[in-house]
This record gives sequence, structure tokens and C-alpha cells, in this order.
Amino acid sequence: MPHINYESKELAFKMVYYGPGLSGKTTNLVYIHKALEAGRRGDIITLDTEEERTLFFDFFPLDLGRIGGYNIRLHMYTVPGQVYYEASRRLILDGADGIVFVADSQQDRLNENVNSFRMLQENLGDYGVNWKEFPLVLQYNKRDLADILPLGTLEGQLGLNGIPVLEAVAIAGTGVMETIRVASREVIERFQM
Ligand SMILES: Nc1nc2c(ncn2[C@@H]2O[C@H](COP(=O)(O)OP(=O)(O)OP(=O)(O)O)[C@@H](O)[C@H]2O)c(=O)[nH]1
Ligand SMILES: [Mg+2]
Repeated sequence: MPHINYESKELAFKMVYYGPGLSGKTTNLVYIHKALEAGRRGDIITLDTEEERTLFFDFFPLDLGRIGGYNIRLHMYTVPGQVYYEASRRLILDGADGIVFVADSQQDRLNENVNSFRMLQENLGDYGVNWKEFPLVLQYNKRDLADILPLGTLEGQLGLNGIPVLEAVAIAGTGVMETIRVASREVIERFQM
């Protein structure tokens, strides 16, 4: 459920970019932040290691505009993808209203994608969320590389029928804004139901 502030008339949804290590979650967030006009975004916080791996999370607030007299805001987060940061991932997922699963399209990252998604399912389950009825978007990132997974591979392996799927090259910004547009639409539609 989003945070509702009746006094300031603000609705804040939590959007979490989830996925295996190095899939491009931080690259997505940084691109979106840069692409937005200054008035629509707050400062970005990135907590990373010297090798630019996310240590805890990245975050920035994004203003979507007004609906029904309320300012709609997205709290944009990434999780750290490295396997041993599981506890952080669980914390960051708490209270999520929507998820963008950033998959690494490289063939040899198939297992990492599948394992990461299974952990996501498990963690959402622990928070009492049925992921099949949850706003979830699948982004196949790194489409610029050779030897990539055909679309449909992860959906088939993970039973993700009917979820929105987008292709991206996050380093070039391709597909990045489309992904957040689709994901925010899913989140708001679900809230209005
Ligand atoms: N070729 C290619 N490289 C990409 C793409 N997107 C991101 N990268 C690169 O992949 C590496 C990892 O990107 P990050 O955005 O830091 O990945 P992450 O998912 O945040 O990684 P963790 O924080 O460790 O989970 C960086 O070197 C990026 O430049 C892409 O679309 N194509
Ligand atoms: Mg990162």
C-alpha cells in the first residue's frame, strides 16, 4: 500500500528495481534520474563500493504529477544484486508497491536470473504478497550484447504468463523510460482497482 499524506495531499508508491548482480539496475535508475527535469526529481542517493557495485540501495523520489487532487510520487529503489546481500534485499522489498525485474540477457546469466527471481518470489511470499497479482514488469536488459536469451525464456521457465516485458539497453537509455512508464501505470492501476 502506498503512503498517503492527507494533509499535504501526497501519495507515495515504492518502486523497486530487483534482479541479479550487474544486470543494470543502478544504470536504469541513474538514467531515469538524469533524464527527468529538475522539478520532477529529488536528489539521488547511491551507496556503492569502489567497483560501483550497489552496497545497500540507490534511491530517489520521482514526481509523476497529480491525480484527483493528489501529488503522486514514486520512491525509486534498487536492491544490491550480489548474492550475499540477501538481508538487504529483503529489507528494501518491504512495502514495495511495484517491481521492475531487471534481467541480464546474456545466455550465461540464465541461472542467476532464475535464482534471483525465485528469491524474489520467496521474499514477497514472506511479506504476504501474492506475486501473481502484484505489479511486476520484466526488463530484458543488455540487448546490445551477443549471445542473448531469446524473449520468452524467463517467462517460460518462471511461469510469468501475461506480465509486461520490455527490452532495454540501459547504458544507452534504450527502453529505460518505457519500462518505468509501464511499471508506474501497473502500480497506479492496481491501486485504483
Ligand atoms: N553492454 C551493456 N552493459 C550494461 C547495460 N546496462 C548496464 N551495463 C553495465 O553493466 C555493469 C553493471 O551495471 P549496474 O547498473 O551497476 O548493475 P547493478 O544491477 O546495479 O549491479 P549490482 O548493484 O551489483 O546489483 C556496468 O558496467 C554497466 O555499465 C547494457 O544495457 N548493456
Ligand atoms: Mg546496483
